[in-house]
Amino acid sequence: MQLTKQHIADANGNLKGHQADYYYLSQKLIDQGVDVDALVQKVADFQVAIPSWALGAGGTRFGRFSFHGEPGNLEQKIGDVGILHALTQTAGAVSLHIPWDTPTDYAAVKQIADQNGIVFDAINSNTFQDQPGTKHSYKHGSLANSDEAIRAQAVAHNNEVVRIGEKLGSKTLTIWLADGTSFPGQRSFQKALSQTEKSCKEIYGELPQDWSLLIEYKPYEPNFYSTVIMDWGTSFMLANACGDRAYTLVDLGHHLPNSNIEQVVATLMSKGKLGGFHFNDSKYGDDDLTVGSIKPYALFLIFNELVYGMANNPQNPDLAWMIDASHNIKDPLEDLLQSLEAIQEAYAKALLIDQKALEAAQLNHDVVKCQEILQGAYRTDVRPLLQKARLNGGGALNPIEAYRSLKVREGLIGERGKHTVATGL
Ligand code: PSV
Ligand code: MN
Ligand code: MN
Repeated sequence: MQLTKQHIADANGNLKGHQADYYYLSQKLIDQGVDVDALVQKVADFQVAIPSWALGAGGTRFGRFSFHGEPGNLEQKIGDVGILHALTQTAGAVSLHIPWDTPTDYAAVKQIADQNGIVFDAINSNTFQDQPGTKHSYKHGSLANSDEAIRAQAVAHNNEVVRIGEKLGSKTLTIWLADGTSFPGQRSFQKALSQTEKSCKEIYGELPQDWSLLIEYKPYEPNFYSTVIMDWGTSFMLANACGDRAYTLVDLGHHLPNSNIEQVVATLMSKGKLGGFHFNDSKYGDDDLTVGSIKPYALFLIFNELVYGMANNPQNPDLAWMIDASHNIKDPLEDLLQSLEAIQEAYAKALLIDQKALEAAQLNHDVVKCQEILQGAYRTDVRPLLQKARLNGGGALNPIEAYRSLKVREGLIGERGKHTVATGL
């Protein structure tokens, strides 16, 4: 099912209400000295990769309730990302997970991606599951394993993922390791870390010159006592040990409760080492909930640091933006539409922060004014700006309403059938 601009224009219907809202807001912002056209363009330029594994209903370890019409192969997954992109104009990339998404026909996969305006962003390896046909098990670790042959197999898998990514035009490898321990004393922390460093360096050494490596961290799960790459500091250390094109990746769900993620972002960007981002939201742990559904103000504060870093840290590379979510009870595509909107909303609000006024207030130690500036931006309803950015690109005024009125899920069920299972978490 491919959505055309005409489908979407029909679903949009009358734009008068939007035009009035946009006019009112833009006049207010212009009076405050905001370059509204530039801001709308920045929002329109912000592209977020959709993870291939988030297009089906992943469920939880207690059960999985299908959403029907889920994509059964890579081509269909890219088709789903195309639907999201057509509606939002902000999901122009996909992030694949190998071996779940290993293409069988590269030309066909690339053609579908082209037709949908989708590029291949960071590609992910998987050494947290044993795959059919592999000699060794990752039960006791992969890149950190004490057994050299197992580490070599995990390194070879990462090299293979890069070769697959090269054929698709990807330029980034993301490593997330499940390696760790569930019980005290199970493994030497120091040996596990140094073996991980050695493995990462081997992978980095095989990367093509125009590729970068992103190293994700996570404090626990699936191991519950320790994780080898437990926090941003460990990831940062490993990235430094690898070299200039290795960076830390921040996944919002991979922090202990109440961590100050915006400070982590600021610290990494100041050192030029923040390479990628996984958006989601959480109440307790790595819940992988809809972006902005639990802590939208925290997301805004994180975007404040991202916007500051993008403007002031030329030493930091362009970031690989991605959603990393899982769906239990919502239609995955509707959930992703909500996440995309939440990301753009937080970004647009952060762009509204008057950085000069904030700096002046900071230098004056005017704590109240600092808070007023941040919260003034946060409390602005920026949705007409997001609508404008979407409409300029031929997207939907309201993506979820359009998705429903165009009966997209019903169309997908018609094409793919009811009893479908997508691969992924
Ligand atoms: C692990 O929790 C994680 O967030 C990593 O980003 C993985 O790449 C992703 O899930 C799916 O495997
Ligand atoms: Mn992640
Ligand atoms: Mn995660």
